[in-house]
Amino acid sequence: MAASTANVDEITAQLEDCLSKCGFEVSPLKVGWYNSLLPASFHLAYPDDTLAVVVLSTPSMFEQAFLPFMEERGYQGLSDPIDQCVKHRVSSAVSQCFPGQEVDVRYDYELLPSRKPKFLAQTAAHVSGAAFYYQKSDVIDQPWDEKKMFGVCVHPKFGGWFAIRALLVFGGVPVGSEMAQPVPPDCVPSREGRIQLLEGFNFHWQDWSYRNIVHPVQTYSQKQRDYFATPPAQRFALLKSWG
Ligand code: GSH
Repeated sequence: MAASTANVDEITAQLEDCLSKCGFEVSPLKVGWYNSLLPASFHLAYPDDTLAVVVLSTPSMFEQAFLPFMEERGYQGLSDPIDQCVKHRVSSAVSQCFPGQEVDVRYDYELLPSRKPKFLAQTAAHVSGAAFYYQKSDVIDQPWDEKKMFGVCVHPKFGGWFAIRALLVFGGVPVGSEMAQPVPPDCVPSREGRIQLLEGFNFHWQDWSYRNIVHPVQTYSQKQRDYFATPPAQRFALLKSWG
């Protein structure tokens, strides 16, 4: 029997309850919405009506989850601390909310043996309605000829000040047809705005200006900006200097 959308709401609310206080946001989607936009080699091997949930980190993740995580560990040199923190919070939430249930948790930093990412984060965010994925093909009369332009997601509240961290796939949870596919807010509707966004992201991503393409309700704190602007090998020294 297909689960109703009420179950989707319940699953989403349970996750939100655990994760929102740590600065994460969750959005449900159907695997079929995701697979329909991608070539077969990127498909998730689940039926179309399978429930998945995409997890984003918002600006407050750094202060609400990451700094406490590092403090608990005495700012000791563990490798990939951001990834480890996300994994810790998300996997704890999944086992707390759904004990004994098999959930396929895929992180943005994980690769398959084929070296392909375990999921395409921007596509997942787009089909869930969480953030609009702007690509070269979204610009009419493209000014870039054959040049490769990477696409970028824009969140309606946080602009570019967020990151897509994980996809949870609920293998045993078929979703009823009443779950309607949301359209992500098109926060950069004009051709000029989209050109500015894609050029900012592709040519000057280090100045982070593309993140302010919409007026964000919250951005990364100065500490968080300093942290991400520091090369990973020097980040522990920075954390300790705040200590
Ligand atoms: N793998 C390292 C770690 O786990 O500490 C580096 C993590 C890292 O710097 N990730 C970047 C990030 O979270 C790329 S996803 N940036 C936040 C942003 O760009 O908004």
